[in-house]
Formats: sequence, C-alpha cells, structure tokens
Amino acid sequence: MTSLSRETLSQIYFTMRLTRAMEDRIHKLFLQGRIVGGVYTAQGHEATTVGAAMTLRDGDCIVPQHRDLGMHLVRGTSPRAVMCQWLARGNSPTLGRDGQMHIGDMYHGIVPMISMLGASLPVACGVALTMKMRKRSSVVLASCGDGATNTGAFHEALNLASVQKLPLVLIIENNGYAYSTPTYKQFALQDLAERARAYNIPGESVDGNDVLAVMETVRRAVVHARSGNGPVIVECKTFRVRGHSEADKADYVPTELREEWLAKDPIQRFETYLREQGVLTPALQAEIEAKIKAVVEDAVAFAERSPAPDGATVTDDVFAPDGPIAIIGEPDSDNPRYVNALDRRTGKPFTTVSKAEEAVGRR
Ligand SMILES: Cc1ncc(C[n+]2csc(CCOP(=O)(O)OP(=O)(O)O)c2C)c(N)n1
Repeated sequence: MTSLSRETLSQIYFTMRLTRAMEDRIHKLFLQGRIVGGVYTAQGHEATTVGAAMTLRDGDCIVPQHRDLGMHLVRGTSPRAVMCQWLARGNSPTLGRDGQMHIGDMYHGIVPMISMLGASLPVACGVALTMKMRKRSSVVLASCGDGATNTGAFHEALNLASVQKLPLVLIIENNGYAYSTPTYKQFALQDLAERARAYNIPGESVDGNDVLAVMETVRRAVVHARSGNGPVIVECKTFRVRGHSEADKADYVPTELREEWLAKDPIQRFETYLREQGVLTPALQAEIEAKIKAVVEDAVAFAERSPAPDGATVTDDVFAPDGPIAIIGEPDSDNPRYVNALDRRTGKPFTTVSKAEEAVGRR
C-alpha cells in the first residue's frame, strides 16, 4: 500500500496516459504524412519516465533523452509545444529547426538533449556542479538508454560525478535493445546498475514497468543525492513496444519476449492497482479520458494553425554574431591566444578573429 494521496495517484495515471495518447497521435500524424523525418516513441516506458520525474521538486533539473516525453510532461513542457515541435512549426521550442524531442525549457529546468548518445551526461554533470557550487539543494535527474552506457561520455560523466560528489541521479532506461542490438551483445553484465560499482556509488535495479516501485527507488536516490552524498544510478528495466523509430518493424524481438512484456504493460498494471484500491472509479476514468482527448486535440489544432518557420531566419542562431567576442592578443603580438578572447575584452579594436590574425600576419 502506498502513502501517496488519491490526487497524486490520479495525477500519475493521467500523465502516463497522456504520454501514451500523445505518442499515439504523433504516430498517426506520421502515417498521414503530416510529420516528416524520424519519429521515436516510448510506448512501454511510461512508468519509468513519469515515475522518475514525479519524485522531483521545484528547482530540480532534468536532462531527458529521446524517449522521455513522460518526464517532459511531468516537469512542465506543454503538450502544445511538443506538437509544434513534431510538426516543425515556427513557434516550436526549436523555432521549426528540428522535429523531434530535442527540446528543453530552461525556465522549467529542462535541458535539451544532445543527439549523440551519452553526450548529454557531461552536461548534466555541469548543471549538477553548478547546483553544488551555488549551494542549492537541487538535484539533476538525467537519463540514458542501455546502449548509451557503452559510450565514453557515460563513463567520463560518472567518474566526474562520483569524484565531485555531484547531486546527480542517473536513470538508465534498459529496454533490452539499442536499436536492434540486444543487451547480451552489448555488455557482459546482468544488471546495468552494476556499472555503479566502478565509480564507488550506489546503483539499484527496479522493475521499470511498475510506476510505484520506480518512484520508491528513485525517491531514495534523490534523497541520497540531495543530501550531498553524490550520484546514484537507478536502472529501470523496461521494454520498447514499438520499433526504434517508425522505420523499424522491430522483427528482431522474439515473439515470446514481446508477449511477456506486453503482459506487463505499465499503464494496465497501474490501472488494475488503482481499481483495486478504489481510486479509479468508472466516473474518474471517463473524466480523465475526456480530459486527455481534449488536451491532445487542442495541442494538434494549435500546432496546425501555427505558422511554418520563416525561411528568411534559416541561419539565425546557427553562426555566432560578429562582435567583440573574438579579440585576441595585442595588435603587434606574434602569439595570439584564444584565451585572450576571454580575458582582454577591453583590448584592441579587433572584432573578428580574421582581422586579428591578419594584423599579426598569421593568415
Ligand atoms: C554516439 C551515437 N551512436 C549512434 C547513434 C544512433 N542512435 C540513436 S539512438 C540509438 C539507439 C540507442 O539505444 P539506447 O541507448 O539503448 O536507447 P533506446 O533508443 O533504446 O531508448 C542509436 C544507435 C547516436 N545517436 N549516437
């Protein structure tokens, strides 16, 4: 029996269902040709993503990845922003430059993901170090897949986080595959939580399809990190029901394995529990379903009436603006150094590297 209130339980259920409903709608929009490019969904991950993020409080940060719509919704990314992003509208978080979950919102403490696997984790360490240096009691919750744990950046980040005792909780979403590569071909470990031992930090594995178990485990990890004891790994064992992307039929997944996981669907399991506890009555379920439908349709309608990106702005935010950011060395220096660009802002009137280099005969 959980100590969570009926309101919190309904909120968790609503957000898990909203996550799935939005992804179902995104899938449909893709099949209708209204979304171009790749579509990556996370049906089956909802207990992990929603449960982990539900343990945070104001001032905490998340560093989510491509299957973390649930974390976004918990932490404040609006369904409208998500749909504008997928439909690549000019008012999307990336102003129409990207049509996937590479979005963030620093106001809500959501750091946008970096597409290269593992590369977001050193950034998560940077955010956590900032929290520590500013003596905030905030925690950074980052995530990655099983495949990403094989990158150098993953190990460098964990090493740094451990040595510096950073307030970082890393959720490993182990869904059994990195694209088509099963875990037994990726690493010689039973549990990815064991990766923690190499860095002398706690690591725990949990059933990632049981939202209350995820919350309980991540909550302990968050308390540990918030108390100044350093990082923790939580491995959530789950399953990606659809392919890696819409282009992938996932026929490399054995039928028995798929069936085994489908029987453990996180939403159905939680629904059964809530009914048994008398929390989810037929009236509440109908109310939640109507609300989800309204939220999703509002988001799609909003995105569809939003403008396409303005072609004239295509290079905006791509190149650094010209300006006094690249002052290097003295005008007669034979030895211009980039470090001077940081230190000598009041130096000489060079406004670009090329002018400075020209002046010292380096071009
Ligand atoms: C360094 C790097 N290698 C390969 C890719 C291409 N790629 C994107 S997602 C993905 C699979 C990732 O698997 P995993 O980390 O287990 O996460 P999952 O997609 O299963 O959630 C691959 C190979 C990439 N983005 N970055």
